[in-house]
Amino acid sequence: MQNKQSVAAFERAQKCIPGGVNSPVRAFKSVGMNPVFVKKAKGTTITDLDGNQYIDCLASWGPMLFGHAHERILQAISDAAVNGTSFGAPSQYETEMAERIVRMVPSIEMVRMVSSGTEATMSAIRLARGFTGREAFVKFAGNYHGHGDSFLIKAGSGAMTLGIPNSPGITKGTAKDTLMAEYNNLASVEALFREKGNEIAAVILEPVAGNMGVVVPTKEFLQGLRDLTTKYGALLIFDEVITGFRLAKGGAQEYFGILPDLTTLGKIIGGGLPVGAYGGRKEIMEMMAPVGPVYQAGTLSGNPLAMAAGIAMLSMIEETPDLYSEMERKAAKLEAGILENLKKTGIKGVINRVGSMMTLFFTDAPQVNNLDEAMTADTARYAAYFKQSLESGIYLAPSQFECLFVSYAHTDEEIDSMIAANLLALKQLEN
Ligand code: HOZ
Repeated sequence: MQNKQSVAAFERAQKCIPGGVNSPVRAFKSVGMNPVFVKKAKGTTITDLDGNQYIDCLASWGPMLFGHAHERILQAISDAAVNGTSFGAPSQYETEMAERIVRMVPSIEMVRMVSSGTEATMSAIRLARGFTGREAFVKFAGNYHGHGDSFLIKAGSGAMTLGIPNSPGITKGTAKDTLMAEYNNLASVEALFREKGNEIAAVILEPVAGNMGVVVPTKEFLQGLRDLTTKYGALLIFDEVITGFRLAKGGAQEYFGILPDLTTLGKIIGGGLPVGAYGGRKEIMEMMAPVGPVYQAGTLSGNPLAMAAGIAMLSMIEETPDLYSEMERKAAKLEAGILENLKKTGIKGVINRVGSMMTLFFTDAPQVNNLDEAMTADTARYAAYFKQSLESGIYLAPSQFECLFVSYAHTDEEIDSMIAANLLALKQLEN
């Protein structure tokens, strides 16, 4: 694989951008490689500066359900752009987006648009505190809710990948209000409520964890959190930035049939443009200014280009009846192929999958249900696997603790190529 241009681009970037990247995992540090600089992406193909092509399994960390540069989304963006790129004043795009979200996501009666998932989770926690008059909240080890101060405690994603789950710069005062529990362990949450039940404003979680690799919740765990939060008058917040519109039209809450009080969204609702949102029951959402006293604002919130792209994306989702069944079929085929390859090569691994999101953990552990079990994965082995996959033209997440995303746009031939590349990479690990 020729990578001269990417190497030069990375050298140039490192002189003026910390680490050469605007989001840490992209630097490929944990896989010990030079990052690939993207020239363009179309459908499921990424082309780098050196002209190498890859089948994309990253999907821009989730949003590209229909592949890159989809005609409908491009058209929507260009149609909107001729009428102005930002108003800082209301437009009907925002209402149309909100109406669609309310129609599609079961627990959302009202929604507020922001510009990233991080903003959505920060605002949702502030709202939960304002609504309940309490300050603490419960977060799960290995879950990642963006880079808001109070979330960077035992955080997943890049923080975990780079071994800095507790970032310097977070004050003790902030950290003390974040109560940590173990994913899939209801008893760990019950203990916190027994001790501090009337101080807890909310429990926030990824209803399928994607930022410590995919970790699937048990239905009892989700139901237990619903019952516990209701009993103690705390809010249940589902961070559906990854799962929203990916697992089902109505996200993980529809998939599992458990409704949170508040939901945070991002990625897919922007059709690949920078967007986040938080929504929930009307009585809670009406605590937000200008109706209520909880403040949150943003010049680019509800930006017309982002709304237009997101509306096109949501229309496509509603107009594609076999979207979720096809993604499930293709992802199940990929999972079965990888399991078969593990058997053939004798390499030890656990695959966690829900719908179109999955992670192959290189671990001897029998299962991965929480952060401690995820941490048993051999990250050096993942790095070697990642490198070989890239050589074979498969672009995976550059970290063991992220997801592989199957999209509707992947063809069966591409799934076959992924399975073949997986076998080759596993064989290299044997040697
Ligand atoms: N936090 C993202 C992964 N879960 C990474 C975003 C990026 O690097 O673009």
